[in-house]
Amino acid sequence: MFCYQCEQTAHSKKNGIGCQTAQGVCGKDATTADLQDLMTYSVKGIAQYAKLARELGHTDNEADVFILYGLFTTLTNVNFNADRFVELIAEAKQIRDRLREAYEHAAVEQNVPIETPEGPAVWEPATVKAGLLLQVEHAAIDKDLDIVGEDIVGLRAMMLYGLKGVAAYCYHAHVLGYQNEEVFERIEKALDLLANEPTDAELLLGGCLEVGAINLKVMELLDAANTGQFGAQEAGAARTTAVKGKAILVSGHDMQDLYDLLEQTKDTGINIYTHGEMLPAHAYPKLKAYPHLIGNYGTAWQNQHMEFAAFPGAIIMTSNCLIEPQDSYKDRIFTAGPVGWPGVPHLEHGDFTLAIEGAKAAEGFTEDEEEKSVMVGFGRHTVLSVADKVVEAVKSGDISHFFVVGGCDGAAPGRNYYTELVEQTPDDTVVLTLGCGKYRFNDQDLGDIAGIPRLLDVGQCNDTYSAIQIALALAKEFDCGVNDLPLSYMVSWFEQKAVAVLLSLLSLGIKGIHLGPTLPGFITPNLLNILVETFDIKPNGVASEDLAKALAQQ
Ligand code: FS2
Ligand code: SF4
Repeated sequence: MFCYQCEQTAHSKKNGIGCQTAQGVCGKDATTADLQDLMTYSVKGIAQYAKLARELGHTDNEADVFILYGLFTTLTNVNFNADRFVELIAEAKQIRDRLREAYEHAAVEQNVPIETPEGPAVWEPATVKAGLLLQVEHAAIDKDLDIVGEDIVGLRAMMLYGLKGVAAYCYHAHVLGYQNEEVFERIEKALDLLANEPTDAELLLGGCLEVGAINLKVMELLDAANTGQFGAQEAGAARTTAVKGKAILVSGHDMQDLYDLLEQTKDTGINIYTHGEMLPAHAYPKLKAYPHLIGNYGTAWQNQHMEFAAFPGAIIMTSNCLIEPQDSYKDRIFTAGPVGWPGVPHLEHGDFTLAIEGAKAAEGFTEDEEEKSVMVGFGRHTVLSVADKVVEAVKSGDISHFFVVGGCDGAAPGRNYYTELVEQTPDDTVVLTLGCGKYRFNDQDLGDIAGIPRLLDVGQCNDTYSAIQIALALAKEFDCGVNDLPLSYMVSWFEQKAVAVLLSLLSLGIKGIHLGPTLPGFITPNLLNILVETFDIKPNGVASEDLAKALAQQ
């Protein structure tokens, strides 16, 4: 195996950067890692024929959606089930071959020469796991490292990982009933480019920015999906302590799963708690209308061993981040959608019966805890509804600077950076936050400025579109460029959705982004030089010093 797609990738003197032994730091074993590479390779093959077929007017929605789902399963902390990948690779071959037939048929009908793409488009996967594992040399991300060098491998990786993030966001929009043909076309074109294993750095850099631009469209689609289905976020308090009674905990990012669960439990007396990235559910009118959406339990994903063990009910993982279930709760955790762990029951087709039975069998909370809460719901609608107040506060000098402190959380000790940073922000500054990284500081009371809270929770990492819209609206109000605003981006990355978000910010021309807690392993020293020279990317330093520099730049 070779994998360096996430922030916690292994670093060793002998092997350099990347998880390369029997098991990755995340718990993914070498077999699953290799099958995930073959899965990604298979998806590229589908994209090659989807692109050709689309050019002749033939589209295949099942194939478009499979590309999203297939890539989503390979994100960090999503699916650890090797057998599932054997099934998915076989399914991918069928879909690809169907598209090839459709393409060749259309070409004959339209009297155009038939093209025969190479690589993943013509790969014949073995039908059993042992055979597939012998084929992994086709698909490893570092397979031609000795020939093309680490910079080209790193650029391909950045583009691919960004596309994985795009696929996850796009799949979330799809399950809510929102999709877009132009997005499918651009994703397939980008995958086709990667399938051809380019060696031109300029081309790959352009490809990375295109992935960022696609992601902007996708996040817009997801924002429309979330607000279209559940209403615009509203500011309010989300309870963070337990209430007596039977309970189900929902983690991940999938709001449709949460909605379906709320419907299926509304007459059962079971309380539903959110965990991790599901916290913003408490801001959506259609979700918070269910009185048994009782509160949020716990914090970010890396604390799940302790928090899930202590939770006296059923647990549902709807997307990343899953880590190895412990014996203390293995009999009451369930996966859904793209998520999987060997031996953990998978809930199919939005049917949560098994989890409901699990919650009934578990003890539940035996008493009410003292009520505590955090504020949620500062998406773009909420913030922009008081845009005039915000602008006035900036003009009067009451607000001197904005910080977007957003992204993923993780277990690295360096992540205290974000707690220290937010704690030290001056009283005349406002912090917008999003993603699971917020748990480092979202319980702090930073007070308010002229009635505007100093800490504004915009939502999930999936809601980055909202934060970007707030920045663009402020730039419009002040008649300046987005880089001229008194605004600093402090981005914490962990997995591939954060790569997609970073590429989106770069594609918008946003400069001076602070990136941490450590740089991605695929950003080689030469790539870092390019990113620093072109985009003034700033690797994290010491929180107080970075804060002072950011404030000095306003
Ligand atoms: Fe957090 Fe994990 Fe949100 Fe990432 S729950 S690191 O996948 O997507 O952020
Ligand atoms: Fe290592 Fe991260 Fe890949 Fe897991 S996802 S194998 S931790 S780089």
